Amino acid sequence: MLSTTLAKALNIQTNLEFFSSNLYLQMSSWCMQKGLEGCANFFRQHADEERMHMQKLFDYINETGSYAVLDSINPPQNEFSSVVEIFEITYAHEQMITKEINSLVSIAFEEQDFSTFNFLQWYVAEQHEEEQLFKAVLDKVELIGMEGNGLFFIDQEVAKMHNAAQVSQ
Ligand code: OFO
Repeated sequence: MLSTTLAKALNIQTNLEFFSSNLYLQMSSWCMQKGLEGCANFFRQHADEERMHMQKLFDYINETGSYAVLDSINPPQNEFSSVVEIFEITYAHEQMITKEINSLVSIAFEEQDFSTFNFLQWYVAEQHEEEQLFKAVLDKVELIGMEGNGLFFIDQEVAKMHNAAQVSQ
């Protein structure tokens, strides 16, 4: 059974994963509106991944005999000035999630709850991958820039990254 502190913290993280999923789904919608199909698919896939992160936490909480409790989810931002801004937001968002995961890990460690500590290692590794991926996309997007056909090439590059991620799954 989880401590009350840890159960509460894991429930908050579950909610945050829901929020991440909705944020990426919203971004996918924005990209679709702008005719950026590659970016739209990329975010759609990430929305699904975040939902899987949420589900994993939800199941873990219940498996320990604690109670997974859903809460209201803040609406995600839905207006963006450009695709560059979108990728800046995603990178900053993932960095914030990493901090939250790290703080969960340190609570589990302090409480000597090594089962939860072990469970959270999956998220630690996942955050490393996600930060790396979003940083790589952001670097590419900034490098290509918005001049001329920039938007077209950005969309193509992101589509390639999306396809590569699909293959490696
Ligand atoms: Fe994008 O990360 Fe979930 O945990």
